Amino acid sequence: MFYTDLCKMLNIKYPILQGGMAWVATGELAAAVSNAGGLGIIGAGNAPADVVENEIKKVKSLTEKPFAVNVYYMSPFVDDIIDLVIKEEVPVITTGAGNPGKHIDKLKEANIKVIPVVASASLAKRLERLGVDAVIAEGMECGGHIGELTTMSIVPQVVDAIDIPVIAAGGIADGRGFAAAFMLGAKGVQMGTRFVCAEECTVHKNYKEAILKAKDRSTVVTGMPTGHPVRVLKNRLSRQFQLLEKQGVDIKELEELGMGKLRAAVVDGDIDNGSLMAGQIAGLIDDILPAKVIIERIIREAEETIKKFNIRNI
Ligand code: TUI
Repeated sequence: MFYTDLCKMLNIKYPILQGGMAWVATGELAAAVSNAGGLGIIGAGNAPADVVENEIKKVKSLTEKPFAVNVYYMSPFVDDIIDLVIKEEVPVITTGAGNPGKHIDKLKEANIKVIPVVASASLAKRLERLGVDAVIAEGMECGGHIGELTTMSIVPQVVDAIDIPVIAAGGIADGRGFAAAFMLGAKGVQMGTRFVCAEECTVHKNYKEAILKAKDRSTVVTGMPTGHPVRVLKNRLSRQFQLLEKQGVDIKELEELGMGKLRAAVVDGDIDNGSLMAGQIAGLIDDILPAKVIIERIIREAEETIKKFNIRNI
C-alpha cells in the first residue's frame, strides 16, 4: 500500500527513514533499520572522517541493503565527510543544519542520491533546481536542532512548492502520524525519537528510559538566543540553560555550556546534566522494540488508519 516513488528511488521496501542523529545513529541502528526494509542512516554529526568510516564499514558488514549517511553542515569536517561518502560509494546522503548546494554536482557525479533537510519551502525550491533527489520537511516538533515551522504547516507547503518527493519529519512515531503525513502529500516519513527506543540503538539505557518516561509536555526548546534552538527533554541542564538565557548571558557562555553534553547523555547516560535531545512525540513512546517490529507495526497501523476512512490509494 505504501510502496511510493521514493521507495523505488531508494530501493527500499517501506518509505521510512531513520533520523541521522549525531552520536545516536550508529552503524548498528542504521543496519537494523535497513535490514527491516527502511532506510538506516548513520549520523556523522561532528565526528571526523575516520570515525564515520568505521560506522560505514560496520553497516556494510551487517547489511546488503541501501543505507545513508547524514552530513551535519555545521561540522568542521563537512568536506572530509563528502569525500568519504564518495570514496565508500554510500548510495544516499541526507544533510542537515545548512545548505548542501556547493557539494551537489560532485555527489551527483558520484551517483549518490542527495536528500537535504529543509526548514522552508524556499530552500526546498532552490535545492530542487540544483538537482537534489528528494527533501525532508522537518517540523519543529522534532528533537535536536529545530526550525520555525510545525510539521502540519511545513509539509504541505513544501509539497506544493516542488515536484520531487517530500519526506515528513517531526512528531511522527506511530501509524497515525505516518498516515497523516501521507494525507499532507508526503511520500515518506523520517523518525528519530521512535528509533532511539529501538533495541538495536546503542545509546545508554538511561536515555531510552527517559524517553519512555516522557509525557506530552516533557520537552523544551533551549538555545534560542544562540540562533541554534534545540529541543530536549527537561532536566537539570535544560533548566540551567533557561536560567542563563533569562539572565541574558553571552552567547559564548551558552555555547560553552552545551559542549560535550550530547555525548554525556548518549554515552555516559547522564540524564541530569546531559543533553537529552528528543521530539515532542516522546510521550507517545512506551516500549523498546526491535527496529523491524517498530517498522512493521507502523505500516500495519497506518493501513488500518487509512482503511477506517475508506481510502484505497494514497
Ligand atoms: O540538524 C538537524 N538536527 C540536529 S543537529 C543537532 S546538533 C549536534 N550536536 C552535536 C553534534 C552534532 C550535531 C541536533 N539535531 N536537523 C536538520 C535540520 N536542518 N533542521 C533544520 C535544518 C536546516 C536549517 C537551515 C537546514 C538548512 C538550513 O539552511 C540554511 C540556509 O543556508 O539557507
